[in-house]
This record gives sequence, structure tokens and C-alpha cells, in this order.
Amino acid sequence: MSDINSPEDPSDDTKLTRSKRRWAEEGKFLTGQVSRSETDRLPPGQHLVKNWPVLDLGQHPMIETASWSLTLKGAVENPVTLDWAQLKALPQSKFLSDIHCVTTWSRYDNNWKGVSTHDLLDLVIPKPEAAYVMLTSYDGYTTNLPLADFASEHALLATDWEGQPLTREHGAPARLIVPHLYLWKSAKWLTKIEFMTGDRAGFWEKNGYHMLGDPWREQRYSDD
Ligand SMILES: Nc1nc2c(c(=O)[nH]1)N[C@H]1C(S)=C(S)[C@@H](COP(=O)(O)O)O[C@H]1N2
Ligand SMILES: [Mo]
Repeated sequence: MSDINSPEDPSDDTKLTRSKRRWAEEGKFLTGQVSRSETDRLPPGQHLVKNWPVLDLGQHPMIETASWSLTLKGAVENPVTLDWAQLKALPQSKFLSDIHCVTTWSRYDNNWKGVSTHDLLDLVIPKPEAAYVMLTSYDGYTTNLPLADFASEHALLATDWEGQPLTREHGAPARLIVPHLYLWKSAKWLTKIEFMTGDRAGFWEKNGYHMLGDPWREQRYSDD
């Protein structure tokens, strides 16, 4: 796992470092997963695939970067709508991570590039009461997750996979990747992130999927 940028200067007492410190004190901040050995790298009930399957509601919206935007709103100090140039002007990060789909496939070692959720949070500064996010996509898909999971160490708004721009069916021009949760939390064609004080169910969560979706605890359905 590597960062190509180093946006965090420890001597720089920005709002971000203050908010990170506060989250750390409150235990809200996920500092990534314990490193796992090769043998327990695969979560329970999963099998490995080499290809990358496509799964979604069936519509693949065609979003040109010229008309793309991302709105971050709700319980934040600085709500903002970013266009493509503004997104590309933010620090760019590269992460390597495994992905796990609730339909039981996992794929190891995906190379992502994009804007880390840390850098998005730096921009908007969540208010102390912000505790969850709701993601909304261009196809109408929604999914919810805790802010601490959104802010996890290797979560990012991905624009590239394996050195190439994301393909349309995998969520171009930008999708979220939250590698430590089942992949339905990783909204493709993302256009809105709403910071919420309480949890609300997204599309699959209303249809019986788990509110958190941790593959290591096999949180597939809400009664699991
Ligand atoms: N916008 C949007 N994002 C989505 C979905 C969707 O239908 N629409 N499906 C989710 C589900 S259920 C899965 S398993 C993953 C699949 O991502 P992939 O097609 O890139 O493998 O996307 C998630 N993100
Ligand atoms: Mo899925």
C-alpha cells in the first residue's frame, strides 16, 4: 500500500489534523486493517477470481468528465460541488487492495488511483455530529456506511484501475472503493456524498442487506 503524495505534514496544524486527532481520540478513526497472512486473506465464504465481474442494477450511465460533478453536503463545515478539473487538482493517491463481493467472489491486488477519502474530508471538514454517509450515484443507486468506515485508511474515490481510467461498466468516471467492506458499499458513478448525523438505509440495505457489511464477520444480510 503506498501513497504517492504525502498530504500530511505533522507540523501543519490544519483543521484536518485537528479533526483527525479528535477522531483518533474518540476512537472514530479506522487506522486500517491488521495485516493478514496469505492464508487468512480470504474472508469466510468467499472464493477467488482473476477477472473482475460486473454487478449492478443493470443501467450503465454514460457520464462524460465534462458534465460530471460530485456534491459533498450535509453535516460538514464546507459543503462543495467539485467538477472534474477540481477533483484532478486534489492530491492523487495510489492504493493496492483486495475486493470482496457479497455474491462470494473476491479479487486480490487491485491497483487504484484517485482521491483518498481523507483528502475529501480535509476539504469539507465533517461536523462533530457527522457519523454516517449516504452515497448517491448517477443510476439512482444509494448506499450508506459509517463515516469511520468511509474514512478508513485505503478508501478512495477511484478514477483509475490498473493504470487505466475506470471503464464505464465499473463506474467511470469515478467510484468509491471501500476495500474492507463488501463491494456493494463501493458506489459506481458516484455523484453525491451526504454526511448524516444518523444512519439511513440505502438501496440494498432497504432490501435486506447489512447496514455495515464487514466481510470478515460475514455481514451479508441484516439478520446475520
Ligand atoms: N451506482 C451503482 N453502484 C454500485 C452498484 C449499482 O447497481 N449502482 N452495485 C453495487 C454492487 S451490488 C456491487 S457487487 C458492486 C460491483 O462492482 P463492479 O461491477 O465494479 O464489480 O458495485 C456496487 N456499486
Ligand atoms: Mo453486489
